[in-house]
Amino acid sequence: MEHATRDAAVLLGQARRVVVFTGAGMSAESGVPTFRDALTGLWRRFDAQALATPEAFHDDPALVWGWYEWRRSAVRRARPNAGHRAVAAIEARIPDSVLITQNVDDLHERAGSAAPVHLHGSLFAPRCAACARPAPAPDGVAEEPADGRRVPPPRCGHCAGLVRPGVVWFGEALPQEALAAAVEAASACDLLITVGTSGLVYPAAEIPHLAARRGAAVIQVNPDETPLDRVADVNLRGPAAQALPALVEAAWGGTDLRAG
Ligand code: BJW
Ligand code: ZN
Repeated sequence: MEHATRDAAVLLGQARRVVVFTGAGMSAESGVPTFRDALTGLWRRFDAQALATPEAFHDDPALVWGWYEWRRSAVRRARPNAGHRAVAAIEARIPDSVLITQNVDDLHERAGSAAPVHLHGSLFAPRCAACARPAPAPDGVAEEPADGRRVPPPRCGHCAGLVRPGVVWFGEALPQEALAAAVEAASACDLLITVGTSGLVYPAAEIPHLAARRGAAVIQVNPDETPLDRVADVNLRGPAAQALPALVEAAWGGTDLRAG
């Protein structure tokens, strides 16, 4: 076993209050591209950072809705990976744990995590852009639109405003309750495990720094270097679907999280 995994397992074995903080790399091995790798195929010539804005939706609602429909379809076809299951196993083992995710997919829930704190909203909770009332998520897999991209968004049943994805775009405030829950959990934990995030997008990226400032140990799981390297006590340089099950097994033995 690698030294880093052993060191991390000691921290996890001693921890009483754990925060797991996840980003797009968590779902990469489920076949969901990371935010910065998201634009493949038909979407290659677009810029994710420009599409994930209120301005882009205002200028071309069908383009932005089409992008999210395409991603929602991909997530529906995806399955949780062994990393998601390892996170659920940590929660089952340590009742005082809180899962904070930046991801807009539902793979943590489908792996058995009861109540992830979604800092950036969800692909499955559209709402009216005008009156903010929740709108039904279109069911089924979106038909491939004629030009491969544009899908006009539905209209709100109350005010006929445009329905928008229930996610947090650049320049928008994070959901107050979720941010407050995340800040509280990060302030009170004794261990934070950050998984698969570039640590570039604020205020979410502040969460591991906050935990470290309050005295928590920090473990990072990421195949690449990130700005969070310097707050991490242990860096597990590997993909989440391998490093997390290995960590859980090293801490407590037993469970085979790889199958399923
Ligand atoms: C693996 C792996 C494997 C790969 N295993 N790992 C302070 C400083 C500078 C700027 C700002 C600041 N404060 C605010 C800002 C502005 C802005 C911001 O942060 N900009 C930066 C880009 C500079 N922030 C905002 O605008 C936020 N709002 C705000 O501040 O509002 C202020 C306000 C207050 C009051 C009223 C009004 C306004 C909002 C940010 C919202 C972010 N939303 C998005 C889109 C969501 C919907 C969608 O998905 O389309 O959230 S952006 C995108 O980034 C998405 C992600 O959740 C988020 C984080 O990305 P993540 O998860 O880290 O993914 P990647 O792709 O970046 O990285 C993947 C990582 O995985 C990599 O490290 C890989 O190595 C790794 N990996 N395979 C493990 N197998
Ligand atoms: Zn409305």
